[in-house]
Amino acid sequence: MHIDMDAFFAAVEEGRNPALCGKPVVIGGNGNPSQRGVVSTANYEARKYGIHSAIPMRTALKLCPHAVFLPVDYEAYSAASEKFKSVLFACTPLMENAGIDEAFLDISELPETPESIAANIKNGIKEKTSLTCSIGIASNKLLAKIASDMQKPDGLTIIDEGDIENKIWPLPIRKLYGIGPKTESYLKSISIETIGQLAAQPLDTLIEHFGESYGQYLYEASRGIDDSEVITHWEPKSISRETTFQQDVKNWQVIARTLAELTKDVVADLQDEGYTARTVTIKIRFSDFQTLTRAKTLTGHTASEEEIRKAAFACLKRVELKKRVRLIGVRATNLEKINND
Ligand code: TTP
Ligand code: MG
Repeated sequence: MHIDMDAFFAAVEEGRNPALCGKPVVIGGNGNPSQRGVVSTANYEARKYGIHSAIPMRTALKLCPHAVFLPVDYEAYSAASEKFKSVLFACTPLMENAGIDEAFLDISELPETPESIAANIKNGIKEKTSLTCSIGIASNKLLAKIASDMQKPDGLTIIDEGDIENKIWPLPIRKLYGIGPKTESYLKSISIETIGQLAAQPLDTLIEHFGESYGQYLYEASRGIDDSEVITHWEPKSISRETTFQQDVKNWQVIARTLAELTKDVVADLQDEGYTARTVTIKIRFSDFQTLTRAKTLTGHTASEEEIRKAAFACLKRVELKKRVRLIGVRATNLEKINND
């Protein structure tokens, strides 16, 4: 889940000065639009005049002379940021702080439905800060962040694996995380305007244009593939192994044997580094790059190879192996340091 606050700085200003509501409000620099400085943000009323982040304050003044211009008050925005993040953290500690007004949550193991988690979060934030947010939910961070931006303000957008073609591919390339203005204009110069047009390019072509690593990134990202983890600051550690097969594999025995080997390596690392784990996650990527994960949380912490292997195989059982497998991985998280003294 990705949560992004709506018109954040402007909403905080409106919250403490209700007389601003309904008026166009622009926040930037020292608040004087006839001096140098850029717009930090504008409320939705001001955006109707074409005002947005990063344009000069003077331009904003020309676009909407009757707007209310205010200076940036980081202290107030940081205080509001802490408040809304405490609502998220109470929902799950698996939270990644992604900026002053946004965060990712790993909700994959919570018992409630995504819709009810989202509703609780929206209510909680409303209660604590009187502010609204937009929420995106998907199988990974890349798609969740795109989703949270799709129905602003006060939106909730859920992207399923089957939605990539109809909801993601029509979007302009700029919406893809990792594509900045330079890549955007280069892609446009070779007639690639949408994420779908990018996804239609063969891997070799993208590597030719952008090099091995960025080319591979664009190839996967345009297909909605993203394996990046939610990085929490209180539990930085996970131990994992994965392998890409030389040739895509259909044979269950080969897949199972590889999973057992990877698990053995993960357990060896756990034991070497003095950790026990409680959650085991496996990752499977099929030949068409569809990627899925399955996780199992045990009743207690363990570094036993047998218990961790059993958990990994319980996860494997929950995967329908109809297609050839390209990659398999296993990860131990929810780690605890063994106290040796
Ligand atoms: P955003 O989430 O990008 O924008 P927003 O919250 O104002 O509006 P939206 O409803 O579209 O999410 O950024 C969060 C805050 O970060 C924003 O309120 C002000 C600040 N900011 C800047 O100071 N400069 C910038 O260029 C941007 C993009 C944001
Ligand atoms: Mg925002």
